[in-house]
Amino acid sequence: MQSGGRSIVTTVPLGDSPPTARGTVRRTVPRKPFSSTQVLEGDGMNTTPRHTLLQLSLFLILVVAILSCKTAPQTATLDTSKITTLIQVQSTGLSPNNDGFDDSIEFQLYTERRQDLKSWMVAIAHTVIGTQKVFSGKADLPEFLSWDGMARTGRAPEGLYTATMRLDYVNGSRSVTAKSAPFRLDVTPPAVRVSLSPVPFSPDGDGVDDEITISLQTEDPSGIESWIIDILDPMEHLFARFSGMGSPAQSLVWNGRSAEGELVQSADDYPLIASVRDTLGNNAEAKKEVPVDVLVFRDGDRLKIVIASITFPPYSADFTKISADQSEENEWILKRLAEILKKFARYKITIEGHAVMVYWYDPARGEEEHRDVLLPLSKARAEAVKRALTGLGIEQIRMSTVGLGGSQPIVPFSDLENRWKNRRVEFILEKQ
Ligand SMILES: [Ca+2]
Ligand SMILES: [Ca+2]
Repeated sequence: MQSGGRSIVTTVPLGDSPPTARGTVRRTVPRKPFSSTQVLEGDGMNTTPRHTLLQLSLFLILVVAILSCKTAPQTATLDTSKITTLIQVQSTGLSPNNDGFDDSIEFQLYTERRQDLKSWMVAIAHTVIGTQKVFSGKADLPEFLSWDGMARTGRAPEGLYTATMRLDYVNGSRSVTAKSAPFRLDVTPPAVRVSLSPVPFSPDGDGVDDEITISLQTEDPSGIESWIIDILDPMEHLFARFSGMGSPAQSLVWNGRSAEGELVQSADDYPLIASVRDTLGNNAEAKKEVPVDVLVFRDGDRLKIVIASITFPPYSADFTKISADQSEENEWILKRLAEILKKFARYKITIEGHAVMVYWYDPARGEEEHRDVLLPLSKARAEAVKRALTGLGIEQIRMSTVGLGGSQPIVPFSDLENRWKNRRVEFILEKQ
């Protein structure tokens, strides 16, 4: 304690408030309801009654101050309305099906004020059904929280969700809450439907059905991330591919050619697979066959039809020794072929049989194979086709046959993946 001038400066151990500036006796109590400032003034005279009064005052202040230190925490409140809090969802949703894509969802939790935090809680609620999962803890609010889509009784239902964070503070007059943006739980693949028109299509450049329209309809509440349409050749090798991000255009038009410019084979089916993925990694597939008509190519005055899809048993021209499915397929092709040949009634038809050489790597043996096996075999097959067409109403007199064996391959016999295209029947149409 120090005296001098007009004021007395005093320090009183009062909570954690530091002594104030000299010149006045200033008691600042930071907490309500003792936040008033009291100033005591004197004239510096040391008279007894005044001195006693001053001592008494100081004593009272001391008592009040000590009491205030003890009682203040029980009545003081934290103004929680001014605390900024945030729960931020880190993606658009989750698909908890253990496929490695979006199987859980993360939230970032934030509060401006970490001190005085008593407890926290995050409730994840389906917008229709209600709360499915609750996370909670004490003072230590995690920065991130991950939900695997599980509720108490198994996987939570699909649908739209929000997460609500609630924070309770020591001395908080009320709790603080924050709500996330909506997000979706979705484990259902997109609905996919493919339709084709015209069927069959006929890309032979005559202006009739030369292109096919492929319509891909998709639907998914999470939105479509990407799509792929693969068209395979009859041996199931990739022939053509279309793909894109987002929802596909309603339809696309295909001219029947591969990326390398190769045209589809006449009278054959090309498997089509449409794969569609939603934004949460759920995949769906739809399959369809792209049937190709008997194609007729004009070459000057001549017309040419090439068919590699008539099935014969190995080393045989006997149609009857194949499966029921193959027989049915052959029947369709031959019927369609007869229909077309009838349209060109004034043309004579040369039916050429072509075969696949197996010993292509050994010229001497290949030559022997061609002469002794493939020539008679391809001739016999051309004859079998002629008989079938006769049965379907084509006049026998218009048709002649020839066996060409392995003499005119379309692709090298060494191309094992594609050499099947050499096993074919060609129809050369010339005006009579
Ligand atoms: Ca998933
Ligand atoms: Ca979905």
